[in-house]
Amino acid sequence: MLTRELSITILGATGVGKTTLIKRIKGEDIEDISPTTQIEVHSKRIKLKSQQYKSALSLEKYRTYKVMAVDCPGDMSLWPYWKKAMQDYKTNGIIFMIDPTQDTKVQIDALTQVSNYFLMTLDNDIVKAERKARKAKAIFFLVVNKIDLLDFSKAKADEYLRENFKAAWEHLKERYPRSFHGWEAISALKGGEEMYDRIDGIFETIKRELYG
Ligand SMILES: Nc1nc2c(ncn2[C@@H]2O[C@H](COP(=O)(O)OP(=O)(O)O)[C@@H](O)[C@H]2O)c(=O)[nH]1
Ligand SMILES: [Mg+2]
Repeated sequence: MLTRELSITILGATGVGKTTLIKRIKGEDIEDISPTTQIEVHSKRIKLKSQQYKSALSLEKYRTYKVMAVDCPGDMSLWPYWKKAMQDYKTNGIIFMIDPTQDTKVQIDALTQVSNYFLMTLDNDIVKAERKARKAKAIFFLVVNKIDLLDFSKAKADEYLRENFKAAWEHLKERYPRSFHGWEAISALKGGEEMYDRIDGIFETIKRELYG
């Protein structure tokens, strides 16, 4: 098969930049984006940067990756949609987006809910679900967005994560020990080539987790 799918669900509080990231991936105008009020599914065929370097004899060089991105509303009253999104679209990975300039507590709660909702998709019985969680091979990506507001410093984003999200993140890792846990710092809005490379890197990682 020359086309492979990489599907992701993008979650996070309102205004963190989920829709902006999707528009960026799709190469669409990111000037005025209105708030997302329902689950939206976007799809785009992309080539990963690493494919350029493959030998002409390699099938990988000619593949297309079809990114399917599920965009969810961030408003707290609409968080139950997240569970629905995870249930309806069994995507390959969950990208949880964080805005370091917004209220932190709400965002920590949101991440905790992501963990809880995902658990509920595994089994209706909570004990069984916890057991399944220990074996689940999911992909959880924390993405700190708006690092243009942190002087484009990945170190600052790292510090911010450690100070605020450590407990929630550790809890997620303990609950889903066989899953992949990664993080990246980006600016969906600003920054040139390097930001594209980082976004590309997120998909590259997901691809590697899925297809080796
Ligand atoms: N400074 C800065 N602003 C951003 C960035 N990404 C998104 N925004 C702004 O944050 C606001 C909310 O973005 P949006 O994509 O609608 O957030 P969503 O609610 O998570 O979908 C918009 O005004 C965006 O222009 C970023 O990387 N840096
Ligand atoms: Mg949105």
